[in-house]
Amino acid sequence: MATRITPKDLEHYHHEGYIILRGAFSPARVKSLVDGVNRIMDLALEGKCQMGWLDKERRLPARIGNMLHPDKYQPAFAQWLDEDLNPQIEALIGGPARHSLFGMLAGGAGDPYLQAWHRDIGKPGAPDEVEFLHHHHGRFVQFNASLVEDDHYLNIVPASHLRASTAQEIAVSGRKGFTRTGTGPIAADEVRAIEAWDKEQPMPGGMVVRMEPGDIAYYNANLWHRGWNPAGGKRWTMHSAFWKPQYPVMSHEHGQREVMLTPGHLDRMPPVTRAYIQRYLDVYPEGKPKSLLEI
Ligand SMILES: O=C(O)CCC(=O)C(=O)O
Repeated sequence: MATRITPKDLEHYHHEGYIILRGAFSPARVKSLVDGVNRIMDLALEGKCQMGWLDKERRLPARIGNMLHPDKYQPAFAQWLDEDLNPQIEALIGGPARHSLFGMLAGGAGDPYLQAWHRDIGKPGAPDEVEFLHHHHGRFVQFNASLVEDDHYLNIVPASHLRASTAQEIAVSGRKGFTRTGTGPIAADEVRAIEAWDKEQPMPGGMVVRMEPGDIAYYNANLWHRGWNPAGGKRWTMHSAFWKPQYPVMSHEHGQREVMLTPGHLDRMPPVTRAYIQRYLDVYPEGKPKSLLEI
């Protein structure tokens, strides 16, 4: 059985804005997820689904989104959500949750990935920043869970999720990021310049999240954070987000209704995953979706 969230974990999560559970999933579970990703690559190579590649010949995928959609769906993903993730997610957001995003961050082939430091929904420097951060805390949760060794690509500033941004944080975050998509020339000079900048003026309090297969980091995506893989090391990190069910589907997660309602798709899901998707469908807006900043 997967690791359960303890009251101490919960306290840490609320206070620090993140919690890392080590060895949370069995080797068999991790293998089933890796097999699932490999199956998606097989399907893509057979022309049965679309995905991006960092290097197709070497089977190095680019970031994969929408892994619960019919073309990429693998029973292993849903079994993981049903059996292992659900109790953890429910503990962290205090009750049932709904689907938002479900995918995998990927790196490899020496392709640099250097995100700028950011808060996902924050308004750094705004007069109502603190109020805004408190308004969102506990409504949603995000995770990174490694499937391959030596995952050290997520950087965070612990305990930055509920306080005003400092002038230094705002200055550091203003630096340009750089993410490769697997196409186009590698801007080596640009990468070197960004790395040099980063070493000269690091983010105060920045921490590298180190994980091995079976580990998971849950975090409030309003923590200052970034993905940082300048050398383009191999990375397969499951990356998903969930919301409390009463929050209507927003613009960044919109557009999944029709595909989720593909005949037979919901019927093949185990009950908990199906309920996560159903709760997403239940709060799907008929008109224009609101943005994260509007809810
Ligand atoms: O690469 C990561 O781990 C962070 C990803 C992230 O912050 C994002 O997609 O917004």
